Amino acid sequence: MLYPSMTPSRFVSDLSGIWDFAFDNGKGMEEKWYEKPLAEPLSMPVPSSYNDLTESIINREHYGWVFYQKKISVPSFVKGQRVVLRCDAVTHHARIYLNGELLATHECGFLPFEVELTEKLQPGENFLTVAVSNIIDYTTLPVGGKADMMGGMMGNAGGETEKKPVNHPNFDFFNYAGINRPIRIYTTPKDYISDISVVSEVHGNNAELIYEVETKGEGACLVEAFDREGRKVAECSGTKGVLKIENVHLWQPLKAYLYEIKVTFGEDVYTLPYGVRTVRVDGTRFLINEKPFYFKGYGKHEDTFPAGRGLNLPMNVKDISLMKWQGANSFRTSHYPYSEEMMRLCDEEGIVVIDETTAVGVNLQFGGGANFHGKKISTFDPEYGVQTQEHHKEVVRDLIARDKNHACVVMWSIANEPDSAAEGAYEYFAPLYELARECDPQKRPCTLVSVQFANGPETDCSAKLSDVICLNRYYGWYACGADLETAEKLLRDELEGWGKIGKPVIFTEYGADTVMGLHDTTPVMYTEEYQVDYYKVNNAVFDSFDFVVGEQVWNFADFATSQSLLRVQGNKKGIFTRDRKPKLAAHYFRERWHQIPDFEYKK
Ligand code: BDP
Repeated sequence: MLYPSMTPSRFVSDLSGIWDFAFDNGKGMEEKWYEKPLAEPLSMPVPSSYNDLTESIINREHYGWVFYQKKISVPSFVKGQRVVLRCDAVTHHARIYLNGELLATHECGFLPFEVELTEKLQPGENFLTVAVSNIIDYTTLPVGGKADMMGGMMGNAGGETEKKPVNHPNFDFFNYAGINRPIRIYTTPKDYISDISVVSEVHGNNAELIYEVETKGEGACLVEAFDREGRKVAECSGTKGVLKIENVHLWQPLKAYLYEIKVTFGEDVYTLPYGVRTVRVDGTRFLINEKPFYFKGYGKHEDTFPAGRGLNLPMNVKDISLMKWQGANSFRTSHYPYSEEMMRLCDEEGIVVIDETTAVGVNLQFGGGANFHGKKISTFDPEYGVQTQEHHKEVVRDLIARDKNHACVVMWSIANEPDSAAEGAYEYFAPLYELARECDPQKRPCTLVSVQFANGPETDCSAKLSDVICLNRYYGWYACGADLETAEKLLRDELEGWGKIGKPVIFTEYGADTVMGLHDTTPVMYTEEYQVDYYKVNNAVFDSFDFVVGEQVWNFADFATSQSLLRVQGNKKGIFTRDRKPKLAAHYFRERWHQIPDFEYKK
C-alpha cells in the first residue's frame, strides 16, 4: 500500500484538526448517532488517543464505541479524479459512515485502510462519522484477556464478579484508543498506480533494482531512479523491470542514502524514497550489506503525554536525536506497527528497525493463568484458547504490504512473547512465517520475540521457525530480582543452550523498573544505581558469546500501562523518563554504545 504523498498528479488533504466527539452511552449504535450531528459534542483532536484528554477516569477507561464527526467537502477541481479516504490508524475497530451510510469497517488499530469516496460524495458538504471501538478479546490483536494479568491482590480478578464490562489488556501497555494517526483525503487520476515493490541486488559497485508496479486501468509505465542531487541514474519502461545503478550509494545504518524512484503510469505519477541495501542471516551473523551488524538500541512504544498513542512528530524526531546521542543504531516497533511517518524518518536517518505485528498477548499463561481462574487451559486450545490466527494472517499481510519497501526494516517480528512452547504453538506459527516469507519481496529474516519462562531451545517453536532468536529476558528483575550473582549464572546457563542451535541471538528486551530520583549505595531494586548494575551484569554475559548479535533494552522510555501494584504510574523500565530525561543508565549506555562499532563487534 502506498503512502499518501502529494505528487504532480495527486492532491492530498489532511483532515487533522479538532473534530466533534462523543463517548457512547451504550445507545449510540441503536440510536444511529452517525446519522446526525452529535448532541453536545466534546472537542477532540485528530490524530490523538482520547484517553488522557479529559479529567475523568471513566473516560480514560471507557469501554466500547466513541464517535468522531467532521464535515468534509472536496473542491470542484477534483472532478473526474478518484477520491480516496485514507485512515492511517483507527484503534482498534473502525466504522466509516458518509452522510449516514456505512461505507467500510476495519479491524486492526495500527495499520492503514482506504475507502473510495468517488461515487459517494455529494456536491457541497458531506458528513463524515468515524465510529471507533476499543474492545479487545480473544479474537483481536492485541489480545484482551478475561481477567487482569497483573491484577493479583488488587481484587480485580475479572470474570463474573465484574459489575460492568471492562477491557483486560493481556499486555503491559495502556490500551490507548481513538483516531491515533492522520486521516486524509487524496486523489488520483482514474487510471492509477496502486502499488510498487522494489528489491535490490548488489554486485560490487553496482545494483539492480528489480521492480514491479501494480496499476488499475490503461496507460504506459515508465520508472526512473534519481540520486540525492536529483540526477537521473536509471530508467526502464513497463510495469516489471530492472533499474541498473552504477556506483551505487548504499543505505547504511546511520549513513542513510535514499534514491527517488519515480513511477509514471498514464497521467499518474508517484515517487517512492528508496534505500538500496541487502540483509541476510549467515550462520550466527546478521549481515547488512554483507557485513556483520550488531544491534544497539531499544524496545519502544508510541506513548507520549497527553497524545497517548497519537502521532507525535516532534517526539519522533527527539527520540531519534536521543538514539544518536547515545550511540544506538536500532529499535523494535514493540508491540505494533509504528506510524508511517516514523518509518520514513528511520529510512532518512539510517535507524535499523525490527518491524513487529500487533500480536501481543497471544499467551494465556500471563498472570499465572489468571484468565481461567487457575484452570489449566492451553493458549491454543481450539475451544477455549485464542482465536486469532486468521486475523494474525491479515495483519502479517497488511504490515508487509505497508512496509515492504523500507530500507530501515531488516526483520519481521511475527509476535511478542506468545506462548511459543505450548501445545499447538508450532501449528499456529508455522503458517504465519510461511506467509511472511511469501509476502515479502525482499525475503527479510523472520522472528518471534520469545518470553522468558518455560521456554528453551528444546520447547520453544521459535528455535525451529525463526531466522534469528529474539529473547526477552529479565534475569535480575522478574527472575532473581536483587540477586544479580545468581541472575548472571542463570542467564549464562540458558545462553549455552541457545548457542547449540547455531542461529544469531538478539536480546530484544531486558530491563529493570527504575523510578527517576531513587538512589542507594547498595543494590536496591527500583534505584537508578540498580538499573545500571543490572545492565552491566547482563551486558558482560552478552559480550562473552559471539552469537549474541544485539542488545535492545526494555524500554527506551517510561510508558503508560493499566493500573496495578507492579506499575508506579506506568512501567518505569525506561532508560529515559516519559518526558525524555536521562536516568543514570542512559549515560552508562551512552558510554558503552559509543565504544561498540555498528559492524564487526562480534567475530
Ligand atoms: C515483557 C513484555 C513487555 C513488558 C515487559 C515488562 O514484552 O511488553 O512491558 O515485559 O514487564 O514481558 O516490563
